[in-house]
Amino acid sequence: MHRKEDARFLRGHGTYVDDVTLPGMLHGAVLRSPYAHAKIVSIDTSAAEAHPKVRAVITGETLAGLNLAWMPTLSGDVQAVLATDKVRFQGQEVAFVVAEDRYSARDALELIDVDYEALEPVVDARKALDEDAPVIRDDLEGRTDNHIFDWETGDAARTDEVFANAEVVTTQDMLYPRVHPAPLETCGSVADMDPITGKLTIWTTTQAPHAHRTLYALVAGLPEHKIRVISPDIGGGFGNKVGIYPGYVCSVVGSIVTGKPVKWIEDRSENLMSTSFARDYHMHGEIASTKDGKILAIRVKVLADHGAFNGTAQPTKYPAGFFGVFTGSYDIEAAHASVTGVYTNKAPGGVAYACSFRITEAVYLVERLVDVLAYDLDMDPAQLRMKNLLKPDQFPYQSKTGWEYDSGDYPRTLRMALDLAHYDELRMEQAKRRDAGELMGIGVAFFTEAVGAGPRKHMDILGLGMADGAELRVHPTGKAVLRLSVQSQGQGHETTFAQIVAEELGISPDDIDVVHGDTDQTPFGLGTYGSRSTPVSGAATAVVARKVRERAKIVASAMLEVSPDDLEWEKGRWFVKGDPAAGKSIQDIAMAAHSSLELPEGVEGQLDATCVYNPPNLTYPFGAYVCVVDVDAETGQVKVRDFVAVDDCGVRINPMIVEGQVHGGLADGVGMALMQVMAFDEDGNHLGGSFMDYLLPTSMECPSWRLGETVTPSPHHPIGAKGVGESATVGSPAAVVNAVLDALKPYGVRHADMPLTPAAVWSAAQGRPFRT
Ligand code: MCN
Ligand code: CUM
Repeated sequence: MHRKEDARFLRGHGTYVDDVTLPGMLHGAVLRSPYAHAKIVSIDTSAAEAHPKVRAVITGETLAGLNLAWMPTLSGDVQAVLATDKVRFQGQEVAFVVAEDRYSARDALELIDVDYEALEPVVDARKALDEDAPVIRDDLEGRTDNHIFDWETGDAARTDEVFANAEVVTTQDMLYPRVHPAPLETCGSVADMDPITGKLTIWTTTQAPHAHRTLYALVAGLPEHKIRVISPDIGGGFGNKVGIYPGYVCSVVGSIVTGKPVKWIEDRSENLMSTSFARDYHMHGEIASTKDGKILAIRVKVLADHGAFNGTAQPTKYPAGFFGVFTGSYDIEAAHASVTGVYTNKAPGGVAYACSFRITEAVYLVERLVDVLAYDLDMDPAQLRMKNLLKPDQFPYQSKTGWEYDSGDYPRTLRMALDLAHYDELRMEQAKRRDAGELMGIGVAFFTEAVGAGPRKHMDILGLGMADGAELRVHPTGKAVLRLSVQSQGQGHETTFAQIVAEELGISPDDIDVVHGDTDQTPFGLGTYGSRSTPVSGAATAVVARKVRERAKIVASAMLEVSPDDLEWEKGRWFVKGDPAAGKSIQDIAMAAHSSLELPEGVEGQLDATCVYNPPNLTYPFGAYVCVVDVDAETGQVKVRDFVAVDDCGVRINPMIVEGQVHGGLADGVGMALMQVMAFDEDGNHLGGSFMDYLLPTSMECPSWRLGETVTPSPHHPIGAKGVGESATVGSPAAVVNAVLDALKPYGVRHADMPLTPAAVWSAAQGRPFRT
């Protein structure tokens, strides 16, 4: 089925935040810090205030008077809305100007005079814990260092024991660099505080409207029913739109102060410099095995750069997200990881970008380690994986770090990917090319994700349990409206969620409207990230549709004057067992449910139902990827020649949309592996503030993806579906990097960090003799 939303998106009729225009609306602009670390000595706003079109200039001092200078982050830290004491990263918000138009607001920024006293910045996370490192968070009481947290998982003693007795131990340091989700639409908001009703409406780029509303209520002290958060069409989120940014809060304050609606839309540089980055994990990995390649244990130490405020979005109990799944898809005896988080003078964030809560980092780590082990053992990396993959009869599988993988048939999926890629032929071709001095590489990666957070007894964000609501109303004529707590940023929810209801009730998807992204119109829930919409809200949708079906059964029994026990369901109608002609369609039943038909005692009319779904477990999608590259030895340029991706996300609701999700994620992977990085100079200046420097992949860098699929339903999900929105971003970087390093094998290069730009590839090969 084609996407219902395409009718408006492809014709340019979407409504994004920047399309919202209200009578009398004013425009805001943010003044940002040019320093990575500096004391604010004074701020003079008088010239800006004198600008004829300026209506208000807000500083940290203004906000402090309202008790709004600091706001809570999603990780229980606090973050400056507008700096009061010092600035802690380049691009940090210092002042907010509200003017009659966007140009005047921007012009007035230049009239604000800020006197800074530069401080030494902490740029390299590896130096953040040095004795003499400047303390970034001196706002926090009793703070004498830049340490945020230590977290560990697995069994350290048992892991050490396995390592001590292992025949082979291989270690590798690797960096998963800082990258940015960079959605096409930047972040923004339009805040409208109605001075008469006292109701605040905020149109904003958010993946989690209900969670945002609750946070605004807690921060601003406004009652929740006086806040309406509307997330209209979103032009890509990729995790960038999970958190609350200072600009959103400033637009609200701007509206309160001026009594007018205030729009704030960031530009590209602001988006890249100040909003949620992703990754930035310095990882030390060790893998133990037997001489013939049976993997025994994995041991990991991570240093996590969280920037100046700990704004990472993840369930409370998991400061390193779901990195705990770093044992990957393999049957091993023991595992242990420790993660240390530190502050640096960089923008906060830390989870965004199709990561499934740090599973991207975990998968990259284990898939690189397996390849490094294959290199050391001189084994074929695909065979090494095949030898160690979990077997179908091991599911449900209890991992060594406490996760329960719900279902899987890994060997079948890897075999399919290898067959589709013609793996054996590729290896023969590679041997021939090597003899001719050419660099060709074949990279394999296998991943398991844990998505659909999550069971309420284990998971919450800022104390809010991770369940989601769904509400289904069936109108008298048999058309329906489904109301959801999750929000689509391009994933096609209006189509796929209508399809779930259609499948359960036999109503055409065209007759089912999906409403989301408006807290006044939808039930509470924690929103869209970590590919949780299908695992959680998709389940809620199936359950609520089944409730409607059960209500319809009772109405049908009254209509047909038989006992409900004598009725049987076939898609779209209830009929009398043994008499298929005697039946009632769901549309007839809907009309009857609203009519004067006499219903059994205690049965209400209408068919509407609601549900709150608390998932019993996460879902564990998985996949096998094969990437083929050609590398130009003289320039270091990498060309991705072929890419085969076999994904298993359980039952597919809309195969076309699933493939689209996979295509997008594969492009992300090529981008991260070969070109994307947020770099900083030694003063903490951000070097990737535009798309001239921060490179996104285009169709030119991407091959024509070749996809395959296997279907292993989730046993605990009502329709057997697992999430897929981030699978390819999680699984593909390792495949690309493994391919490039496989190409460089004749030079004896074992590892090189992303992004593998031509310069990086060329340097890695320099000075090393080529050996076939
Ligand atoms: N789907 C399906 N069958 C399945 C699983 C999913 O048909 N077995 C469909 C779903 O119904 C949905 C889509 O595939 O329409 C993605 O579903 P799901 O895996 O549940 O992920 P979410 O809807 O929760 O989307 C979030 C996920 C995340 S966290 C990021 S980041 C990301 C991603 O989706 N951001 C995206 N994909 C994106 N795609 C677009 N176009 N834009 C983004 O910002
Ligand atoms: Cu981690 S990016 Mo998505 O989960 O919104």
